Amino acid sequence: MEIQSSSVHASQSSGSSITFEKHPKGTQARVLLSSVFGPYAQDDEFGSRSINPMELYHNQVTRAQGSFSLRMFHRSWGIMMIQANISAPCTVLDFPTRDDFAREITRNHYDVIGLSSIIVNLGKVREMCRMIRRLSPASTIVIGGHIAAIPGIEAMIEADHIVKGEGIAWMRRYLGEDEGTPIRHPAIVSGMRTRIMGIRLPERKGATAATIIPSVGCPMGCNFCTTSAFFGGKGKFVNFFETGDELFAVMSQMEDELKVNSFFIMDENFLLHRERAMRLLELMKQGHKSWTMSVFASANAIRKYTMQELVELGVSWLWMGLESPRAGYSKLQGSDTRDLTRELREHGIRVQGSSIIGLEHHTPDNIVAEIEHAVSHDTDFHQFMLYTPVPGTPLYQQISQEGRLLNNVDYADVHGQFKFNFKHAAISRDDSKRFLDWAFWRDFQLNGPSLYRISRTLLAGWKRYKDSPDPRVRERFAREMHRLSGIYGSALWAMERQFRKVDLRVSNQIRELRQEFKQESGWLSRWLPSVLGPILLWTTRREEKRLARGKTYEPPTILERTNWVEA
Ligand code: B12
Ligand code: SF4
Repeated sequence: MEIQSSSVHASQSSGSSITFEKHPKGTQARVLLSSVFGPYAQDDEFGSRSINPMELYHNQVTRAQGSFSLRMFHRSWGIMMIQANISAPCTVLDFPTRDDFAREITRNHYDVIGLSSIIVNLGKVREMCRMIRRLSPASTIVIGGHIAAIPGIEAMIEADHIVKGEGIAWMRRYLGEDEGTPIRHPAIVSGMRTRIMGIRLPERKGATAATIIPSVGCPMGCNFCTTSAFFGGKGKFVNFFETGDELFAVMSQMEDELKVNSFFIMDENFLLHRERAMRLLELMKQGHKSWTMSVFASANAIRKYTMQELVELGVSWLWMGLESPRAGYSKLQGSDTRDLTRELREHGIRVQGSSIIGLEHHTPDNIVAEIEHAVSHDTDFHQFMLYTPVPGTPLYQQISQEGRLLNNVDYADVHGQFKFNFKHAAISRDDSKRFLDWAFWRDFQLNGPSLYRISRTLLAGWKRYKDSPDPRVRERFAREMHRLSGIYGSALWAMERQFRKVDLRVSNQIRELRQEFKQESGWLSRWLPSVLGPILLWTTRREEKRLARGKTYEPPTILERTNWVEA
């Protein structure tokens, strides 16, 4: 391996022909890995945007649902994965404020400071590099994550290494470790500080799913897809756990460590790898594992399984792209997605649909019908995103070559929840936002709060499988029903009343479901809504007032050290 001077150079995560600088201290180097600083849900000079909070649901899924919006935070899993797979003394600093970050790099000496960022947070990375050069000038700055795909990034920030693609192998190589060592999966609790209807849910050990990351990238290579492009594009992806056996071992370990039986599988197209999934199912059956799984999958991948297989695998939440039937994406081929989503829900599988607003064929005349089509799927959750050429993707290259990119758009605004960053053939920039906002509103108006929809899907699954001959399946639905029926019943009680003035039709639907829940629940869960329901109604109304006053939520700052020795 050739040692290079300290000039900035983009590094690929694979390929031995590339010249590569190794850190002189090797595994003795002290490493800090940090996410970008907050607060996030506000407009500021560094690129925070109130419309772009550090929340999954409230950012891009339930943002129009007011106090019924699901609020929660997710850790920065990329840097957690890197930390778990290096033997150097390492600190992960997640969601720091600027002051936290300054304090950490001043109080401790770090040989290497790695910053993880996506494209929208370029302004923050620029500022953090500036802070490092001033407060810790001897540190080597390494930048990783999707930000590395910005063309000309080397000249925009002051960093020593910019890492494109997979970072564990890169960091291991940089520290002189064996990059072929099997991946160690850190124990990750999938979400934190969950909040809905104005209350924060208690965080009991084992109550929140564990995140499992089997791979990064997706071989389908849809032209707009940044995760696929970043890890190699069409036909490529990076597997951390190749086989069902490896995956089973990791999940069993997390089951022990975190006391969980539910898993959030962070793999862009988990079901595409059928052999791995079916082997996992075989092992789950052998080990009598009644696990619950939340997965991402494309429609054509889902179609490779029978409903029975999905239910036996424990799939209880499925995120799928619906796009438009006229867009011609191969992942949808041969699928009537409306039938598919209905069938999934009838089997107790919560569906999160994802639709793109502003595809090339959209016009002001047809887009309303396309949104109505998307909303008619009546999925439990629905994500809407603007069609967005993001640096690094084939779409970006194409739109750029066609001279249609808008040059004056700040990267902080290129996140798909604001306005187009390119010239669309038929829809103006301002209208792109109007249509996007309308899609969220229409989904909420027609289908009601997602909390109502997920309770409906759970009940459908329970009714269908409460007497299933497979004890693992029976146990899974019984567990969820036992844990949630009283809570859902209470939430439905409050929702029904809250919607009476807003939309009587939705309120009546909620009442019907509440009554069905009552019939299926034990005495405690039947009784709970009369006590908890009024409390939830009160907290919901209080939350509505808070939100109207501009209340926002921020993730907590978290600091974790491994292999640590004080300097
Ligand atoms: C969890 C997640 C979030 C969490 C954020 C968690 C956090 N702490 O940052 C939430 C839900 C809040 C979120 C929000 C947003 N997200 Co997001 N998110 C994801 C998601 C689903 C998983 C990320 C993940 O952990 N992947 C698994 C890990 C292992 O992969 P990784 O992070 O890429 O890390 C690897 C490499 O990138 C690299 N690496 C990463 N960091 C570093 C650091 C160093 C030093 C090195 C060397 C290497 C390195 O090594 C890692 C291991 O291989 C991805 C999709 C995906 N499948 O990745 C989208 C994704 C990252 N998000 C994206 C977007 C657009 C957003 C939003 C703008 C959403 C929006 N408006 O719709 C907001 C931005 C919020 C904000 N203010 O910053 C895009 C990024 C696009 C881009 N090109 O920049 C992605 C790729 C989704 C997509 N396909 O569009 N997101
Ligand atoms: S199927 Fe989904 S994850 Fe895969 S490339 Fe297409 S959009 Fe990306």
